[in-house]
Amino acid sequence: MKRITLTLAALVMAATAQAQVSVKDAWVRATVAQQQATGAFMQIVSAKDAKLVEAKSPVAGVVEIHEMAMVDQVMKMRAVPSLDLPAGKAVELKPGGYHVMLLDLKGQVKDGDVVPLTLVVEGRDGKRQTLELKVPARPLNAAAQKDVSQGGGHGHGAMKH
Ligand SMILES: [Cu+2]
Repeated sequence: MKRITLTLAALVMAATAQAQVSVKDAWVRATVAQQQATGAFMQIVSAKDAKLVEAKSPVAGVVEIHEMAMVDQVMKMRAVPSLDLPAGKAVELKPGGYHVMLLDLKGQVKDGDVVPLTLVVEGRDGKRQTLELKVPARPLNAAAQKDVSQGGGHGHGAMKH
């Protein structure tokens, strides 16, 4: 799926000692009032083998790394302890796939808001690198909406934790 990123694209380069990790096209799905949870999506490339081990955001009480999988023909999501970032390979977090799950939202995330998001990436040597992102919020686009509706009972907003 090709996406036009326009000005909403967030390009963040982090180049510290160990793993060199870059994040692009990051966005958070805007929410409606009272919605408890949403997802953050992006493309992550690590120069060296590494894994995403933690995410944090001041807008959410709990942040988890989630994957989506078909279980009995129903798309379900579940928390995973980490997400592998193979060296030089772009790992895409997108609706219907891996995502950073923002739970226990402290307020509505409106279209155009900028959401601070911290990612913690661990290299093979166990050294950790922290990336501080500023991620724009926008509504789910039409193409992604289709992915979610295929999920039947799945919905971020309905998820309890
Ligand atoms: Cu999720």
